Amino acid sequence: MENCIEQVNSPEDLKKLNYSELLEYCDGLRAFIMETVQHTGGHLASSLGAIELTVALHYVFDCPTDKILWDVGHQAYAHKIITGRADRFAELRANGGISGFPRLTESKYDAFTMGHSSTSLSVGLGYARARDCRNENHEVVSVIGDGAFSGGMAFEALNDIGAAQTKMVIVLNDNKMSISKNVGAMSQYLSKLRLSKRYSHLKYTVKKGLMGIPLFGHHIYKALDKTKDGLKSLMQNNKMFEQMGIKYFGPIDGHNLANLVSVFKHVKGEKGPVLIHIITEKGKGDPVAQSDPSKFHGIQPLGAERENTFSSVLSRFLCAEAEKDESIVAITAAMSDGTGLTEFGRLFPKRCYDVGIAEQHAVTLAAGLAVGGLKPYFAVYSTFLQRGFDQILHDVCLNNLGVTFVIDRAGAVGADGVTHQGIYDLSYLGIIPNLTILAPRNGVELERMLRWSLTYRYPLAIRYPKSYTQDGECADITYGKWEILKQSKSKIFILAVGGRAIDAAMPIADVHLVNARFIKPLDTEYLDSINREGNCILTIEDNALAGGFGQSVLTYLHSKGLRAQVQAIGFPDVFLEDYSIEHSLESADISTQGILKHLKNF
Ligand SMILES: Cc1ncc(C[n+]2csc(CCOP(=O)(O)OP(=O)(O)O)c2C)c(N)n1
Repeated sequence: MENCIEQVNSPEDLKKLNYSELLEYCDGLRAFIMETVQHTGGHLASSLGAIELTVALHYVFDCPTDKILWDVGHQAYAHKIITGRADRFAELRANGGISGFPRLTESKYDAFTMGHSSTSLSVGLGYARARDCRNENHEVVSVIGDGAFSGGMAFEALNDIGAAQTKMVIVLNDNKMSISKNVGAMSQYLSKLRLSKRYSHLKYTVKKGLMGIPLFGHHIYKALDKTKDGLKSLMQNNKMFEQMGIKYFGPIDGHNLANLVSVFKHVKGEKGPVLIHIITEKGKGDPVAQSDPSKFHGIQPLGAERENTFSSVLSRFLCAEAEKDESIVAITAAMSDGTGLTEFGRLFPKRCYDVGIAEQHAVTLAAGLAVGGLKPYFAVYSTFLQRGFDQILHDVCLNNLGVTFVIDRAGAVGADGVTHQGIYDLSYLGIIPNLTILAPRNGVELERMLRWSLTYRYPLAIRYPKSYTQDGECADITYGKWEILKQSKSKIFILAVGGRAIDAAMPIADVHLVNARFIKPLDTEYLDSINREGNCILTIEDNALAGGFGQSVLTYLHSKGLRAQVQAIGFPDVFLEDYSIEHSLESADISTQGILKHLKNF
């Protein structure tokens, strides 16, 4: 198996394999990915489901001249291995290693940097239009999952693609799953297509095309002709896509290499946009992952420690309170497991809305629910809420509505890397009027904040990382007031946001340590009291310095006439290319050593 992985270091190597060697190679890829990912952690189930698809694409298309765009990019492990990164695969998602997603800067075969969902069709159309303008002739293939297909950007791009009528291939990889079971009317429509088997006059064209594929043609023809559905099932006139001007092929067994190669070969001759609907199984080849694909969507490395997660606090709180208060409703954008809404959804299915990968819609839906008299909680990862900025500003905050954003995975996120860092929320939320922003330091404090949110009727954001170290007592929440954790006779005041900053500052003796739990509004009374000659103020946050907490403290103090000395610790103005939370925090001086270093500068 190792040998067969070593044999292929580029798509050219792959093209030299015959049919049975390719099948063997698919098995080898599967075993190699399973073996490696249990040590590195990563997106196992999605990548296992896309093995034949990836092999067929690289067999038929000519990368890097042809462009393959992997939506989200979490399914692209086989692509990485085929395109010369097998020897670095053990360093997946590790510093000095390779990214878990395609990166423009990592390989000439990665046609775009991916990570956030539903971008592949827009980028693909961009590539296609650029090709046309430059009189070039390469192919563009966008591979998108049925989950990512639920995202608004995908719909917007389809609208444009249908009108543009330029040549591009969309492969819709339908496994009925997003991270959890896929939702929505489009997903239901795809299910109907899966069941329908209509015949198309295109049969003959394909059949003829197949026989011309070297090393392969005979097998494909046999494979297709053997089954009753055979070629007939490969294509049909599909109303919705066809009427949008996009030729539809499918549904096709996405684990049947012969079928895939034949259809990809065929569509290379098409002049306009085509959509190939393939059916795959998430986790294919690993019985454990196959039986619970949600759990194996993304896995931790073997031996990873169990953590105290904020999401479990949210889950317990919402489930208990919703029992008493019927106005409480919750929203997730396809992330119910990660954000802690699964149990709530099970107990209150009519009050839990999984909207698909549609953060923008989720925010404005929350606005509608609030104006309609309910109390919505939108649980979302910091990085994905970036999608909903305008909706937060224009729909929730301008109308001053009682929506609570519970923002998970804030701060440095580690292994998912640069595309998923949650270090911008304090900056992009901090500029929005009417929005109150809180950060808890542990589970007890999150529970207090959530309890407080029940009485608060205006826009509210509570941001936290995945986990916290330990619980302890905390003071009650009073609007706009910070919590004093340590007092001393010294003139040093450390204002720390969230558990990570507080944990780093806690061991430092002889300082004032403040839990700056309200990031917006600031505790201006406290700031006024410490803004004196000779005092030194150090702010710490696991957020970008630009537009963050430290900057708003400084802006406030300047407006009052700055007398104290101020320094700020946070992430500098560069993208955070780091796969370890600990290392990210250390490199930004969000550590005891880092704080001591800054204190020496006063
Ligand atoms: C904007 C955005 N929201 C949420 C996510 C988290 N996410 C990553 S993969 C995924 C599900 C994708 O499902 P699908 O496209 O069907 O691919 P599959 O894993 O099933 O192959 C989600 C919700 C994301 N990457 N981007």
